Amino acid sequence: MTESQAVISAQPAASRGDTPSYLHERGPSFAPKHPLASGPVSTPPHTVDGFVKEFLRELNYGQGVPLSRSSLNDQYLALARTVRGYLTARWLQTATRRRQKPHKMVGYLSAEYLLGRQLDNALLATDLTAIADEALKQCGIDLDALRQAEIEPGLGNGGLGRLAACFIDSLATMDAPCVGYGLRYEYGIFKQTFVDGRQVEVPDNWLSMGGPWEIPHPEMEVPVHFGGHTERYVGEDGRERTRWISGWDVLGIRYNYMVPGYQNGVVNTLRLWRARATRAFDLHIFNAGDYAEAVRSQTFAENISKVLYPEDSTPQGKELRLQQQYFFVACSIYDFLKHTQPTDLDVRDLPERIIFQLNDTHPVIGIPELMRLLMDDYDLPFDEAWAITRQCFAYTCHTLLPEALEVWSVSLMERLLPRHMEIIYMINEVFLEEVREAFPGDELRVRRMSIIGDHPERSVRMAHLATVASVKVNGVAELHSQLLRDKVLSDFSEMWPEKFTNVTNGVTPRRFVRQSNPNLSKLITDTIGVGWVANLDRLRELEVYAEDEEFRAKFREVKALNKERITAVLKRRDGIELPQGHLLDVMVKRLHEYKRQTLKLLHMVTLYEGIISGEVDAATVTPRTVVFGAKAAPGYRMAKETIFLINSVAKVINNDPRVEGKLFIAFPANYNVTLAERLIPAADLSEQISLAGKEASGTGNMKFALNGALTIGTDDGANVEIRQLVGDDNFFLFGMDEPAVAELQAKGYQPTAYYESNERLRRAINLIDSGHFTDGNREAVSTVIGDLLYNDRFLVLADYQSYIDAQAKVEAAYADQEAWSRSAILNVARTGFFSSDRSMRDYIDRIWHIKTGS
Ligand code: 26W
Repeated sequence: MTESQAVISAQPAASRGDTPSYLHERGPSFAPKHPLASGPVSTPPHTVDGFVKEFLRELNYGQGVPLSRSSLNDQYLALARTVRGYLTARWLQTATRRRQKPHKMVGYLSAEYLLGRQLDNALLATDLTAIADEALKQCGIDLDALRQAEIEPGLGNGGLGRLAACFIDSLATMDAPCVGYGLRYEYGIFKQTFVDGRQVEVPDNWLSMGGPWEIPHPEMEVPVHFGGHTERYVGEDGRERTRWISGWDVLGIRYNYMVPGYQNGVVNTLRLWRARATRAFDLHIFNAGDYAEAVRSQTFAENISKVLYPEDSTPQGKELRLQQQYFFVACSIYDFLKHTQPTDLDVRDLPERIIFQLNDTHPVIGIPELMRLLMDDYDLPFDEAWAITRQCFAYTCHTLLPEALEVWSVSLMERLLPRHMEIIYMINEVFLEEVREAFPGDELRVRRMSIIGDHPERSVRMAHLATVASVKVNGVAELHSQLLRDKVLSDFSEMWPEKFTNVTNGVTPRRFVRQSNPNLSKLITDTIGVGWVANLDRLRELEVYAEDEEFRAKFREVKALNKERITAVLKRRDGIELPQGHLLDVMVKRLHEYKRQTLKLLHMVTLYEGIISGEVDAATVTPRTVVFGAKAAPGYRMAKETIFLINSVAKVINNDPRVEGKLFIAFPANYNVTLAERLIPAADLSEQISLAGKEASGTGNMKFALNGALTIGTDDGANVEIRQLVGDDNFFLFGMDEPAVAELQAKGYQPTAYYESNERLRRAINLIDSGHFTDGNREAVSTVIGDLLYNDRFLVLADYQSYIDAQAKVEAAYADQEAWSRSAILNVARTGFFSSDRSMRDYIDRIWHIKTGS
């Protein structure tokens, strides 16, 4: 080995001010004297008595209270810590085993993890539910009450964040070496409240009652640099090098969370970073005598991990957001290189050690960051660093909306991350040379593909950077991946066809069936055994029972019980009185125009208008309750107006005696993972009605099907695959497909034409427009109505009639309960494919090439 090769310098670079204190941790491992002191402690006994002891110990010594004087929160924290204790030994064992035989691992880089409540999941993973229940009973405590005391960590916006949580669950269950890296936001996704029907956001202070699931390591600080400038200098070997003199620094503090596999003794790690001010920084100002300024600068640094951006799909080029992205990725790569790897690591072997999976473009700044470390800290020349880097990343795209593709202005990049900007230019230069070689004379193509765009301002196209640097690029459902190849990234797929692949999303059956639907789980287990929880393909064995009358009756009983459960939840949580015996029709997802909540609303208004106008005999209408759940991004005007409209329509319909017992709309505020877990198992009908070609995949659609709801949906995202699997007879398809949409848009779409030619549609819109639902105030609905009639970007009016017809088919089908149950059972039996275990298997086989269970 030559000197310039791959040896971590003790003092990595001239650019670094402070030596990370945790480097000492890797010094000679010490030889403990006590026999118990070596190796992980053993798991506490899996008995009721053992559990009681551990629980009381946590309560007394951890919380410092006797049982008799403990609060609900004391009890919850003690229980959480007790269960965490059962996970810890397994966690240490997993880590030790992996250290002894190091293999290539996955670094899953995601700005969001929408975890949901932890307690039940941990109890299930350790098979402690029954023991904990009994142990708490003996202490006079109700486990269910403690479950409800947990505030869910909402560190994500929606689909993308929840997917990351499902994936790390599956990887632990498959014993795959993976660390999830992300941000420990102090405030997660806002809490939604309604004031006079309008959304009002309340901060989500999820840690206010304590964070029993996290293990902070304040001593392990990772330095992260921002701003400043770069300089050239000549190294001892005579080669020119670059150093980055940063303008300001922050420290990354590590918070570990355990990710338990399902009853397999494996516990993986989720590592989230919190920002803290450097001591040097505030000491300097402090000594200068300005105490207030010192504290302010501290706040400035700590702002980085303060709050999750609540925008889902419309990025605003906010500086703090770029700071967040760079912060967590820099911490994660540094942590991987300098903490999980041996000190004598040869960085040329990196591709055999790690694959960083980029969860959308949010962590893409990690690409120039790895380049920077390899070039400036490890002294590799550009070509060598680039060859290594290009093998260490893979990119998942989660969208098709052009406005959701992130770009960062060059001027912001130059100011915040000057060295990275230089490296991006270098990457772009060699990349565009490759393009010119592959397509000589095609300068238009070169411009289209460039990582740097010129309009409306010079900016870095993060999706291009990700695609260029990644081993593989994948979409999240068949249709989505095809559209990525053919439209969004077509130039790239022409150049590198083998780079593009699909991995259809999945959901964890542990949380979204076993935990959330205990009634169905019991029926399944009684029928085909327990194996399905970790092998969801086995649900196929239920198919024959669709023909079994007794089974169908039991299946309906399960649905009825789940409806009772959600009725109780909505009453307690929201004061909503759900009518009984209705078809339960559910649309839950972020509020976005492309998802078309307005279409669902137009359907309800149509049903209502039909009855009150006397056109339709109320006696012939299937009693139906629609449940909406949706948060709007705080700055998304149309989405917020739509929320107001839904609430307005709900208020009038729910109080109109003419439709009593027939139509009802429930819109519980603050839809989140916890509510999803209660709501989805109770649903009869799943609404997946996005405009074809817009929803990348959807994952809610999978959860509903697996819990025995039938889908009414467009040919979009994973709906396509759901329909293929369950069969046309067990799916209500409607609307234009993607080519039809493209054609209509090319032709020039005129929403008013549909309004004028369709009487029911016109009457529904007119009723809203008349102010009927807003106390005569027409102004209050004008934004939504005006948009529908004169803009309608997502072709709501064009798909209206097809949707109404499909809903009529739903009513007819629901009238035959035996046939409906048969279809619902087939939905459960045929959608095992949508387990996130299968998604992970696909990533492992097609992209990561890592070993499991070693
Ligand atoms: C503010 C910037 C921004 C841009 C895009 C924030 C978040 C995004 C995400 C890509 C949006 C998102 O969550 N996409 C969803 O990802 C799910 C998991 O793959 C898919 O199932 C959904 O269809 C897709 O909308």
